[in-house]
Amino acid sequence: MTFSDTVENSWQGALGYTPEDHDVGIVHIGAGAFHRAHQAVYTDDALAKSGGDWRILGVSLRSAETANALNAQNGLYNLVIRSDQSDAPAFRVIGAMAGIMTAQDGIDPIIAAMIDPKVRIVSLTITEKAYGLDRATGDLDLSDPMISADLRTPEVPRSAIGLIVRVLHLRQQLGHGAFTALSCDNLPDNGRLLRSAVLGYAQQIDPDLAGWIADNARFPCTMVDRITPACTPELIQETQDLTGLADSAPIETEPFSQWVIEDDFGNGRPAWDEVGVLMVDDVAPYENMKLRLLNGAHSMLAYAGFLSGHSYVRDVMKDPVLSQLVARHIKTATATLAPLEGIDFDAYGRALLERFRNPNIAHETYQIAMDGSQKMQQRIFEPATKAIAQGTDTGTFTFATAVWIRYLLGRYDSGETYALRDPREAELASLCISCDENPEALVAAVFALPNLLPAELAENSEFQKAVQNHLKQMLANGMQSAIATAAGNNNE
Ligand code: CS2
Repeated sequence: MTFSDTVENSWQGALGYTPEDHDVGIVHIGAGAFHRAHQAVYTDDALAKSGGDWRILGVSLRSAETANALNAQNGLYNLVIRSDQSDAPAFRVIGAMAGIMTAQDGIDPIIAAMIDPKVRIVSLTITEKAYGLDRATGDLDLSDPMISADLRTPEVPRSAIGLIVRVLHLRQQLGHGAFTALSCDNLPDNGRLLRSAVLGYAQQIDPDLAGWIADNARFPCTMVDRITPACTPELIQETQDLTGLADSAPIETEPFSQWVIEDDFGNGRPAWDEVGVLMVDDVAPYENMKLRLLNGAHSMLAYAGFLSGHSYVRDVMKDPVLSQLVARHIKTATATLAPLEGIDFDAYGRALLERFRNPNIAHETYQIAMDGSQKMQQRIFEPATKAIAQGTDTGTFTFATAVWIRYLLGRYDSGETYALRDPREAELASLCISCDENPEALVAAVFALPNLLPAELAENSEFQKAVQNHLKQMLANGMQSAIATAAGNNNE
């Protein structure tokens, strides 16, 4: 029996609503694991509770793998929730997704679907690098290879930014109105950055179009949170064994989930506020909390853990010295936040440690280590700059910066190598070679790279020196010894 037959025959009731009764109102670009464990679940809840034509049509600009699996199941899939309280996961079928279109089948059908006026929201999880931004200025980087290629053939976009602008251009010409573009990526002020990228790109095509978008489209900021490992063959097998469903696109995640959104939608939205989404006027304080505490600690522990031979976050947390460093990181990063009414940062930090420890979630350190050149700014460099300005401890930030630079060498202490998996990989790797692994030279060269550190941090010689000292230790005595020293050195 196929997955969708089974669901249609006996599981439909478990959904609490009939998916086909609801038309598509959202197109989501980047319909990967995280989207399906987060925004699709809130939308599923909102459809069940309050109805509306808000099903989601996914768009995948890269791989067709999830699309093929999901489309064969009428968009239905299992959400597998793993708590730290029980080894037995909970299963739930999600009906919010109408299917996924892929660029491999041609961009025109995707554009045709997106110009339909019934599409009122275009949401995105495309990862930090796909915004094509110069992070120092927040403006579109016209030299970004994806962006410059799309600007040469704007009718056949390959990037998310190019696609959005192409669709908005056609909607303007057809009188179909604009939509709300909802960034769900881990970037501070993600809505404003998306707006800046879209307007910067549109400006290159037609200044009138840029003006029309600025007047008509909305770009609310969001904070999204749910720890979601990538799908594995083991998960597919386990889902089949425990549910009897041949589901080739299940997704596993933790029980915790949070979504904070600036309530600025031009043409309606699902009743997300009725299913646990926090609608606020200003997302920035929530986003800073999440990026600096959760994601900052994640990056630090991912590099330190990966280089110490730990494959999963839960194993890093079992290492007493590393888990002490994680707790210190969260505490130090908390000191960089302005108070936020209704939020107890200490309780949030304690809950984070529990989430990282969840023994039933196999979240790879290598997955988190990916794309560091796009993540370090908001996770480490920004709170470090803040800590320096207010005169609080920076020890964990210098250590996190050093351990990321250590990771850039592409080899463990043993000499065994790994791929960096970073969009700036070639540039970073050649820097490591030209510095011949000299820690002082390498740190100085990384600090001098464009579009990476904020100028005030790059020019701070004390910060640089501390990073150099950590890296020197790591290279001279190995990771284990450098980690032990860092853990004993709270006020460095
Ligand atoms: C992680 C995030 O991969 C990463 O860089 O830090 O994906 C993290 O798991 C999510 O932001 C949790 O909400």
